[in-house]
Amino acid sequence: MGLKNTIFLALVVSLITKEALAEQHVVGGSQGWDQSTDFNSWVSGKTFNVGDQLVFKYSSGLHSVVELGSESDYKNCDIGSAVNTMSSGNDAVKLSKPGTRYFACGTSGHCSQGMKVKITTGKGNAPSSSSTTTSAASTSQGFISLVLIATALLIASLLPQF
Ligand SMILES: [Cu+2]
Repeated sequence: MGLKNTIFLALVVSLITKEALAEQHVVGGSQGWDQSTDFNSWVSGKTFNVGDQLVFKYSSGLHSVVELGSESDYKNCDIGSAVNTMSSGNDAVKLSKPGTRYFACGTSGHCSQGMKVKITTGKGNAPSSSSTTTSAASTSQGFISLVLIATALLIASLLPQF
């Protein structure tokens, strides 16, 4: 009973912690999704992990968000070959797997003026590489120890059955 409770608690804590580590990135920061924003400097120094979310904030009607399928479409601002188009003005995109994704504005001329951004998502479970605060880092360390303890307890409880 005590063992089961411990494992259950550890699992719950690990789920909560994993959720807390997922970040929401407002694209372009306080300037948002706009022609005047320097997206290259916004992206540099940022870490995107699996589970994180991008949020594009802009005036609906002025801009839109077009996801492009390839590096060459991105370079050439080939909006016509869009994979996905959003235009609500508050569009969320979940980074569900590692890899590079390309976004541009669908308004004529905006992409070539630099209104585009390339997001490279890394593996989610690497807290040391994310730009979290010190308190978050120590939480992650506690989280890792809990997972190790839970795993050890789980293995110990399963062994007699084999
Ligand atoms: Cu635009």
